[in-house]
This record gives sequence, C-alpha cells and structure tokens, in this order.
Amino acid sequence: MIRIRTLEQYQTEYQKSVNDPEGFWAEQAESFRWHTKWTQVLDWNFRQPDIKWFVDAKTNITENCLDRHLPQRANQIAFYWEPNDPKEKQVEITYQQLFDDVCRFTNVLKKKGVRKGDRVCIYMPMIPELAVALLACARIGAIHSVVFAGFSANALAGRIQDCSCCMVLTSDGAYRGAKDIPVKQVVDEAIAECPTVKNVIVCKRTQTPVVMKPGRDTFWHEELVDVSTNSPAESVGSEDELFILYTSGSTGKPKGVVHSCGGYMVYAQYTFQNVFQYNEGEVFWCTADIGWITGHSYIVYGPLLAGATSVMFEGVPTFPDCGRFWQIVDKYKVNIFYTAPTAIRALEAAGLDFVMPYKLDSLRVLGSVGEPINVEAWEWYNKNIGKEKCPIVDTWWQTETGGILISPLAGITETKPGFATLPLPGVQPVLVDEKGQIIEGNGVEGNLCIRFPWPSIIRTTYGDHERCRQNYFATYADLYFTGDGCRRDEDGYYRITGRVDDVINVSGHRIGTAEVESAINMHVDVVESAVVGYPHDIKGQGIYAYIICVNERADVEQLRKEILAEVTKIIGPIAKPDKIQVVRGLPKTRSGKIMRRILRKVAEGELSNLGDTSTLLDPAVVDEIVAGALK
Ligand code: 7RM
Repeated sequence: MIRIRTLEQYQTEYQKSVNDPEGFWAEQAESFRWHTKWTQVLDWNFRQPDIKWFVDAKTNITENCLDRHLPQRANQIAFYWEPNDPKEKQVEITYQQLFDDVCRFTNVLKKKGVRKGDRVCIYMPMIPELAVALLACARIGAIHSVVFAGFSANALAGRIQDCSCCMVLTSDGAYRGAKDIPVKQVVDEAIAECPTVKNVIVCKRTQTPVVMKPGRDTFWHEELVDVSTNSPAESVGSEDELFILYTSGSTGKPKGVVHSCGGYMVYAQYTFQNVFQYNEGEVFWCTADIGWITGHSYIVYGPLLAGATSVMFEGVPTFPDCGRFWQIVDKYKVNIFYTAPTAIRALEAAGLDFVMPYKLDSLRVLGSVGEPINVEAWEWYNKNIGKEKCPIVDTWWQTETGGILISPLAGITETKPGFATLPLPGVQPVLVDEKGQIIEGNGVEGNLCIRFPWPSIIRTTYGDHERCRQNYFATYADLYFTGDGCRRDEDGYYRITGRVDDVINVSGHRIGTAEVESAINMHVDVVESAVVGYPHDIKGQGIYAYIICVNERADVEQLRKEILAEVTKIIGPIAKPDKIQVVRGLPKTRSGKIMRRILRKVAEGELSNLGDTSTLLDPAVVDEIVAGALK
C-alpha cells in the first residue's frame, strides 16, 4: 500500500487513481491477506446501484487487523484504554491479547449459535469489550450493528427489528462523566418487542444490579470460562456484508447503511495511513464513540489494519473537568489527535486554564470531523493545542462513505481554515446546480456529488435497496449525492457548507428533522410540529421546534418539559430540542407544504426580510410566529 509523502506524489497518485482506478486500487489491495484473489477489481453502475469491489475475492478483515501483525507486533500495544474516572486504572491491550480476546469471544458467539450472515446488535459503552465484540462478529462473518449507547429503548428496538438481530451484546451499566447509565435496563425494555433476539450477553462494567432472563441472558465473563483461543478466521466474500450502521436521513426512520468487507478494509487502512500520516511507534487518539462511523473506521478498523497504537477513551471531554482531553494527551504522549469541532468549541469556551497545566508537545497532527469547523475554532485549535506547529486535517466524510473522502494529507497538503481542501486519491467530487448540471471551474458553489465509486461506498440500505437508490443515486443521474452543499474556491479547495436537506448536525450528530417531529407529535397535546436547525455557538446547530397544540396550555414550561421527555424516550437525549415555540399555525403553501425557509430564518433570529410569503395560505401566521420568536 502506497504511503504518499509529498505533494507531487499526491498529484501523481491522484492522476493514477482517475486514469486507472482499477490498477490503482489493485495496487493498494496487494498487501492484505486474501484467501482468494479477485477476478475483477471493480464492477459497478450507479443506476441500480450495484457496486462490487474485488469481485469474488475472499478475506477476513480481522485476520488483517490481528493475525497479520502478530509476527512483528504481538507485544505492541493496540489500545490504551482510559476509563471514565481518571482515578481508575488504565488498561493496556497488546495485539496478542486483543487477538486472544477476539478469538475467545468468537468461540462464545459460535457456541450460542451465531453463524455467518447473522445480525448481532451491539449496545455497549466505550470499554475494550466493545472493540472485541465488533471484531469477533467480523471474524465469523456475522454482521454487526452497533447502536450508540445513548439511544433510547425505543430507538434501539427499531434498529434491532429492522435487521432482525439474533443477539444483543451489552453491559450492565455505563459510566459517562458523573452519570451512571442503566444500559441493561434499556436493552430489556427494547427487546420486549424484539422476538428475533434469542440471546443477550452482558458485560459487567458498573456492577449495577441487573435482571437476567433465564435461557436468554448470560454474563460475558461466565461465557468465557474454558473457552479456547483457537479460532481460525472465517473466509468471507469481499462483497459480503461487514456491518450495518443506522443513520438519519431527511425522511422517515433511520436507515441501515450497509458496508461490505473487502472495499471497506482497503479504504479504511489507506485513508488512515495517508490522511494522518501515521508513523511506526506513534500514538493515535480518535475521541469519537464506536457507536458512530468515525469510531468504526478510525478507532477500530483503520488503526488496527495499519498496526497502530491508539487510545480508547470511555468518558467525556468535560469530566472531571474541561482539561480531560489534554490530560489524556499528556498522559499517553498522543501524537495524532482526532476530534469534533463541537468539542473544540466547548473546550475553547472553558478557557485556557484547562489547557495550560498539560504538556501537549507530543502532538504532531490534529484532526477534525463531523461538521463544518468554523474559522475561529480552527484558529484556536491551531494556536492553543497545536502550538502552530501541527497540521490540521479537516476530514469530510459520511456514514455512507465509510472513510474520509476530502481532506488534507497531514503535513503535505497546505491547509486553509474551514476547508477540507482536496479529494483523496480515488475520489472524484463534482458540484452540481439545481438543474443537475455539473458546474465546472473554480470559485463556484453547488451540491456535492461524487461521480465514481471508491472502495468503501455504501452498498445498500438494509432491507430496502430502493431507498438507497432514491436517497443517494436518484437525485442526479449517475452521481452519488452527498446531501451537502459545497464551495470550490479559486485554488480548487473544497469547503463543505452544511446539509442541503432536512438533516441537522447537532454536536456532530446527524439528526433528521422528520424524526424529531414524529417524536414530538407523540405528545398527546401536540397536533403538528416543524423542526429546523439554527446556528448554535457550541453545538454547531441547535434544534428549534415549532409546535401546534390541541388545547392551549397555560403551563408552557411544563409542556416543554414533557416534550423533552417524549423526545428522550422516542430517540434519546441527543435529539432534545433546544427551543420550543408554541404557535397557532405553520407557514404552509396552498399545496400544504411547510415553508421551512421562513422557520429557519426566524430560528436564526432573522425576523425581517423573510422573503416572498405571497404563496402562503395564510400569511398572518408568519407575523404571529415572528412575534413569539424565542431568543
Ligand atoms: C463522519 C461523519 C455526515 C455529515 C456530512 C456533513 C457533516 C462531516 C465534515 C462535515 C463539514 C467536515 N459521518 N460533516 N465531516 N461537514 N466538514 N469535515 O460525521 O454520517 O455522522 O455525518 O456530517 O454534513 O454529510 S455522519
């Protein structure tokens, strides 16, 4: 696999990847262990879509993450695990130990009857067993579906049902900052409605008492008694499914994004090595949760494929205080640090007193992901964390892309605050106007599409291929549509401006406005609601909800509390609206469509210049909304 080292080399590699994509990716794929080689590198069309990489090849991603490294790295640390509470002891896991743990757990899964192709739901906090769980599934060819442990029982149930999981892997509880979360209880509530779940394996973390259902629930440590570490990796097809990860879209329920084994594997390692320019012996830390795609690709698969050493952190950036990230960087001498703009802004707001006590001189590269990074946060990160000597890689990508698509290569690509800069080799971005015409040249803006497949592109949405086609491949013929707006400046650099659909990005979490609306509408007093995003200093975007009630309620504060509880119950605390305005009507066109443009403007605090409202059924509702707008 090529490791790019200069800008000229980047340009040569980029050209190669466009002129001969198959030759280019075959070369990157050479260094992996394949049980059977491919008969064709790529077979694709974006119409159905039908995309296959490394056709007919067989491999196992865990053999490439683990077995392959043992001769040189058995005693090298794979993960430094840092607990939520800094007073608790850290755990160091070598490649050999991780291999043994994964093999043993693989045998537990087999004993429980899990087979290749079965779906296993993983609902766990950030503990080492979580990484083991993903890898053990992958080793037997079972498909993991990780659900972020902050989602509610209702949201978890929906995800388990959608892909008919046969098993749930979970923990008794979770520590998150000062909180103690009853994880197993959430699982119990969820699977009351999930008849496909035959087994639940519970890892003890908090020692919180749990109810164990006989015949269904067992403890992780008890399952491991007398289990062998002998577990050859299953041979799985390159296009066999590796995992499902649910993500929000502009309509309906979250969709199960499906990634397959071969292409995802090649791309995860390629991007990890090239974007972060990881060097032998360095310590990498991605602060994401494994419940999101960033954790899948850049805590678990990318770093392990590359034989890297990384930090896995259980807690939150603000516990026990806002210096925690910097304390951890200092403690493990982290060289490459990858986090989200929302965390940067929150820690910036906390003040430099939390940064000063720690030595950050091990840092060599800084990364950003999840949402547009504003210039101010970029400058603060650069100056106070990177001490103006660490390149910042602003990495743009999505759950659906599997890996980073547009990003500087650390220390190679000249950076510019707010810009994800240039596409990685193999990635062909185009900007498209309203009519679907490709906009050529520089100094232009449009909807961001990709015109050629890269190895870790989404293959389908679980159980509903048509939805995948509709969502990503039908808006513009023969293009993958990202849902993001984007500017290409005079230098050909890309700047992602944010979503152009009804998806909002709150603290780097993707939330569909439709999902929040349907949760709000579950409240008995609500007839209708409309949710929009608005600029928020820390979260990037906040959630603003307009609601219409059946009966006017005098106790608006109480009503708001009930709605927050409803949203927490249906989705989870991350989807709670920041502002709830009770209105008597919503601005609708004669055809009944809500004019969100107006609602967004009001939420932004723009109370005049609302544009053309003449097509509204009842323009008077706008005046009322403006009069009641929340600050
Ligand atoms: C990795 C991840 C995807 C959406 C995407 C964008 C936004 C992500 C950046 C960004 C500007 C970035 N997956 N986004 N990275 N916007 N600059 N560097 O976040 O599926 O959860 O979200 O996030 O809108 O479409 S995700």
